[in-house]
Amino acid sequence: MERNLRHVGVPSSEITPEAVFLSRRQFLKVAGVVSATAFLAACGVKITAAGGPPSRAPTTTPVLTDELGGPANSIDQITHYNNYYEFSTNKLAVAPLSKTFKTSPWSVEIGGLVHNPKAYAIEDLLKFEQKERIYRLRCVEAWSMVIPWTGFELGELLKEAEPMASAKYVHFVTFMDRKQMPGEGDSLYPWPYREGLRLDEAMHRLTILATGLYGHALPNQDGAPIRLVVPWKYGFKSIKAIVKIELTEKQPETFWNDVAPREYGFYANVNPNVNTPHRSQAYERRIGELSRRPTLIFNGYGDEVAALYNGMDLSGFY
Ligand SMILES: Nc1nc2c(c(=O)[nH]1)N[C@H]1C(S)=C(S)[C@@H](COP(=O)(O)O)O[C@H]1N2
Ligand SMILES: [Mo]
Repeated sequence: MERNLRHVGVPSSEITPEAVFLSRRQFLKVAGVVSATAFLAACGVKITAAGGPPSRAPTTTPVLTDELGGPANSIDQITHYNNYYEFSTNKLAVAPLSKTFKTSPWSVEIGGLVHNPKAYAIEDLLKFEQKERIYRLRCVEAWSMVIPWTGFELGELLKEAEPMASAKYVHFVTFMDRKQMPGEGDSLYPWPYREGLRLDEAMHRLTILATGLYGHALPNQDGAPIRLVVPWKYGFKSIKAIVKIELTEKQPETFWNDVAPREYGFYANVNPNVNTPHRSQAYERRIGELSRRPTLIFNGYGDEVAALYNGMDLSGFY
């Protein structure tokens, strides 16, 4: 059991002795001050991206890694290389453009085929048990990061909403405000950003709604105040700044599938054996590393999620 938990990247709080976890919390605090890049460098982790010089931080604290041993990306990397078309198609411009985005007050409406529809204030969503999950994020553009999220299992929220027997899918919608999100004025795209999961995928324990990273509240550029994270699927499924969650009977339309259906399938499970029309998906570049690494089927989470797709032909879609 223990081994399984470790394998799926379950929060460090569940697999490390309290004392070590407390020192990790300490690390998170320190990291927030000296920047995680500097801290990881001080811990002997080689970081090739720009970052401050190694600091005088203590070297005894454990380095955050995913369950495969990959070190977490620095907070600088995670917050300055972002896909968020509502702000910009330029990954480097998202951080400055999203700086003043207003995330309070915020509420998320849950409706559709549920017995308990409800509008949740973000404060109420933060009352669900918040856990740490260190997950790989693999973008369909063939780059990846390791991100230490905090968040809660989407399944917990769905259980409270009580899906009706007819509910088969979950549809997610991003906030819409052209004044704050200049990209939403670009008529090339079918705003608002929408995504979807099959209900069993949404109920899977690896699927979380993230509310923070590196122990901080979620930065605006990463989808504040609340975004989806589905670690075995390409990054575009992990929709940011969610305002609406709707249970449906039919497979919902999604933003990228709408833009280019041949390129972005609904399932979008990470699969090194199925290339997208314009790109091989066999390898990826971890941000901060120079050489490419092989991409893993289901992004390395196959033991946990492959059973969701029993009987489905995984060669035709990705
Ligand atoms: N609303 C919204 N959600 C989004 C996107 C977006 O443009 N708008 N981009 C997606 C893509 S393509 C990726 S790879 C991830 C990137 O998350 P990150 O910037 O936090 O690393 O967010 C996803 N969620
Ligand atoms: Mo992406």
